[in-house]
Amino acid sequence: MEKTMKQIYETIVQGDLKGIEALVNTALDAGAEPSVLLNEYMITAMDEIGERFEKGEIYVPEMLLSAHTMQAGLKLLKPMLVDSGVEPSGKVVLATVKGDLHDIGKNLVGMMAEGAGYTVVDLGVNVAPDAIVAAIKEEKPDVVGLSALLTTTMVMMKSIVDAVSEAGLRDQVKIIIGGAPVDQDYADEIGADGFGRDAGQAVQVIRSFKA
Ligand code: B1M
Repeated sequence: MEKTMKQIYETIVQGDLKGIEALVNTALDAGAEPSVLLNEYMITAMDEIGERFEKGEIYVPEMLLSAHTMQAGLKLLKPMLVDSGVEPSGKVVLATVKGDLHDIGKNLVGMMAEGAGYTVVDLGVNVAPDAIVAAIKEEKPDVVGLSALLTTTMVMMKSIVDAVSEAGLRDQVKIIIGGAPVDQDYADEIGADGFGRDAGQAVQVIRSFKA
């Protein structure tokens, strides 16, 4: 099974979309723990891709192929990450902020939140502050979750928090942020209610809002 999981890592790094499904199914059939496969092999493969990109060894098209391969693998893991059988415990609106197209981390947060019994409304990527405000009015969520992967787009999180305040809605929702360039200090600085280092922690923080 270790061999198959290493092959999954390599398949994502190589962006071999055709190969991923059979390998993930083989690993799951052999009893692989979905969270181990996800955290120790699939996400680390994306980190490797990021490092290669940074060194100039690969370019955006390769990065995109790896992302598609990762997403195809995640689709197969989703039922296992989501199937908790718990009753709906609240509503979460999720978005990747304006200017940013990275959505794999956000999608994971969505899957984990669904698994914890939340109804998830995913607004997608490149979402502007006024669209978040409109979604709060329409969906009346308990929590808004924002994701950003770029140092150039993390500032959009502050614009969103400010827009929600200006719309007079700030006391109606909790706002959690996440993504590689942000941390708890940044959440405090922009007036967000919480920060999640990874999808699992994000759900713990979302749960803690109720307490
Ligand atoms: Co981009 N990219 N990318 N990219 N990309 C990064 C982020 C980068 C770090 C790569 C690098 O240089 N090492 C770098 C950012 C540098 C910086 O700003 N500091 C970068 C760059 C520069 C760019 C472009 C500018 C490249 C260019 O065009 N020259 C461009 C920007 C496009 C745009 O957004 N406007 C770009 C484009 C792309 C692709 C489209 C090709 C593709 C994304 C496809 C997609 O998402 N559908 C892509 C990819 C794949 C990456 C890397 C390789 C992988 C990202 C990923 O999916 N990781 C990335 C390098 C890296 O991250 N190591 C990189 C796996 C995922 C599970 O992790 O999203 O971090 P992550 O989510 C984590 C946590 O952050 C957290 O939970 C998840 C784990 O459980 N989390 C949350 C995320 N959101 C959360 C929300 C929460 C809580 C936790 O609460 C709501």
